[in-house]
Amino acid sequence: GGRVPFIAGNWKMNLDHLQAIAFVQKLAWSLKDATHDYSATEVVVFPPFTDLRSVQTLISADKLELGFGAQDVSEHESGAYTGEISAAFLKALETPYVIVGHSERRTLHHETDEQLAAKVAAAVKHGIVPVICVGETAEDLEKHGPSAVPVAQLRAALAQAADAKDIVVAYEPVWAIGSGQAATPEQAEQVAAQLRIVLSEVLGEDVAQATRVLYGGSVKAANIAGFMRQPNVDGALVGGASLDIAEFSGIAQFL
Ligand code: G2H
Repeated sequence: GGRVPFIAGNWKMNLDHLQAIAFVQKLAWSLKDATHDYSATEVVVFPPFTDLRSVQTLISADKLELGFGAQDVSEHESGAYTGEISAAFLKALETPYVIVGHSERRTLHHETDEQLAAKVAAAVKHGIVPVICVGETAEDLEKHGPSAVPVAQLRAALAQAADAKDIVVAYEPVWAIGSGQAATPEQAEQVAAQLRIVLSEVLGEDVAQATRVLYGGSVKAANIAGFMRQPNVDGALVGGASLDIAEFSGIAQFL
């Protein structure tokens, strides 16, 4: 209770910086036109790195009721890391949030739990809120049951950040991502409750109670309400459906 709902749109590798400006403008209009009261909901977009400057400028110049974040960050402070983007660079763009540990990074880019822990630490050090993604594969689910793998991933992610006060956690079962087959609200709640226990053990009860735990994986306007009714689910990380303005603003209304 008392946590501000968090609706996040992970654009993945879609929309260049010109498309991003048009999209964010239209999204802001769509949210403004809606009858839903957004004053108590955070709606945050996660564009590619090359869009961040345009999106940041547009949101601040037009005072849009939208947040933004990056999709990844380097675990290193600076130096000879060709192609990487540091937490300091994101901070210089006043980036409030960064996704870390998305399953596509873990699978396609072989990111380890150790790298994730270093990324979380880098974000926290620079005052950027990490959106820490955890989730099990279908094989993990079969072998270890519903929450063992996400719980272990969250513990590992927090290994260098025991002093973190402001984080977001996203539970994204890999079998539900981009598959059209979302978890049930009950499945999401069961894991979210276990993740909150980990937060309490590692970061303390106050931080655990204040932390938004999101569900992600094939969220749509048609299935968001069931997730939002769960006591431990505080929002959604949306991929495919975040690229459709009507669909995404429908999700942000979640009623
Ligand atoms: C999971 C999710 C957003 P989708 O990757 O992070 O994507 O909503 O397309 O399943």
